Amino acid sequence: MYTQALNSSDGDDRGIEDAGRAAQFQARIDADDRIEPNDWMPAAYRKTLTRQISQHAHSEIVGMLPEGNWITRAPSLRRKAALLAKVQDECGHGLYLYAAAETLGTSREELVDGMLSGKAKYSSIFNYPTLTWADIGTIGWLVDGAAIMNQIPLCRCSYGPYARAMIRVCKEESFHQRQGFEIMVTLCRGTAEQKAMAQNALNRWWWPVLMMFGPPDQASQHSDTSTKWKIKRFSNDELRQKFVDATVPQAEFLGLTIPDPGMKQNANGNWEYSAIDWDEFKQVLAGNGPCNRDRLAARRKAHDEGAWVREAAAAYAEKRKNRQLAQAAE
Ligand code: FAQ
Repeated sequence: MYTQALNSSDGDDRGIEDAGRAAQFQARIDADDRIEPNDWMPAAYRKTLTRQISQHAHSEIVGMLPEGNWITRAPSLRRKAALLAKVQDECGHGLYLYAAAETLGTSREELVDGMLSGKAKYSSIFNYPTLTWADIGTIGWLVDGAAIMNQIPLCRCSYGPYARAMIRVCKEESFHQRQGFEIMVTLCRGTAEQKAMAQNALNRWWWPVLMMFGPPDQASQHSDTSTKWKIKRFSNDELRQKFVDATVPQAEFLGLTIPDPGMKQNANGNWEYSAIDWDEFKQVLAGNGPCNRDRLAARRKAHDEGAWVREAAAAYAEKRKNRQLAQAAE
């Protein structure tokens, strides 16, 4: 729907690549100008942003599933209300992000089809199961914590609609992180069994959370161009390190042990972590993680069951348009 408000690329020269325009575009980026939907942009900039923003949107939508599983089993009304609000927020983030991606000229239907057909990626982290209530605390603490670390710099991304969407998303993620940490504090101050449950959840989520930041810098195929275009302000490894350094004292506060016996603090104060199992990451990206098939099946079912809503909305929009046309003609 947002694409309707944009200039059409038919008959204009937005698609034509030339060195002069590319140099002007890069000069705008270097001057920290914001690029807006109707501005000229290189096709590769449009493509990489459509890829990243839509993957981000898919992650928010698929990310509702692991936590959604626990809404009916939340241990109190207060926890249930907070979890409901959080999962609803993730849905809202997905919708702002699809709207931002649409401003680049791809329709929402195409974007969603990319995810449902398995062509487009979503974050690896949402292919892991939520086995206990402590997983809900751990997701808020670590997954939202990692998301904030990655997304705060995106508030300064060169593409205006994405950067603006990120401001609100980050504010909400910050509430999510706190609700997760508060669950962890409660469990860690509870019975020995509750604390063991918290430790077990940390043990299972720690390494997959580190993988959320993407492959190591030398294997990151998009980093160079995304950095040149100020989509990325920090590399995957830089953000991963910032996250580890911020999280170690939080684990200490909780009295939990990070499941990495080889971890040590270096002279600069940074926590050096052991080697990440990148084969596991590749397997998850290839569709072979513990929950990949379930997640896609759940999304496809929801999409099919929602067809009548889309049809009703389209019929209503058509009726409204015809009524407005008739009124204008009177
Ligand atoms: N999972 O060259 P790079 C959240 C892919 S939102 C799956 O380094 P790039 C909120 C990458 O796409 C979480 N795929 O790529 C929440 C590329 O493949 P492609 C999502 C991954 O783009 C909390 C290939 O590997 N956040 O958690 C992953 O420069 C709780 C090579 O990688 C965002 O999307 C991965 N972890 O850097 C919701 C943030 N990592 O596309 C519910 C925005 C890499 O060529 C509950 N995105 N790949 O087929 C970004 O910042 C970047 O896209 C990175 C990857 C940093 C994720």
